[in-house]
Amino acid sequence: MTTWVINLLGVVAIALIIWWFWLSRPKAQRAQLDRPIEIIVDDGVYTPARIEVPLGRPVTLRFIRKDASPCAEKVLFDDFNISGDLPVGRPYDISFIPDKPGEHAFTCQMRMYRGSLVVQP
Ligand SMILES: [Cu+2]
Repeated sequence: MTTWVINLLGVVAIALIIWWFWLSRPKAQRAQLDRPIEIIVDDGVYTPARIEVPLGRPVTLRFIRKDASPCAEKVLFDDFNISGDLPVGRPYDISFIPDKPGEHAFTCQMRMYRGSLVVQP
């Protein structure tokens, strides 16, 4: 009986982990083009973690890092060859023109912080 309960708890924990890392779809924040999009970096998550921007228009993403742990210090946009070193407690802007439609991940260097930039044609 006890083994059965422990097994069940294990399965639930695994399901939660899968949901958290792969299945959860945070609400998208739509870009206001004339001002920076603020992204808070804290507690292992980017807030917002899903950002929609139009294709081919300049955007500025303003990262505000509150998490002092080294895990949070870099942000990488692999698909755009962009990276940034985020200072703690001071806004850091990344400006660029998203020129590839689709969904592009942005992460910390260890890929624990995960966000998604949705570029809409
Ligand atoms: Cu990290």
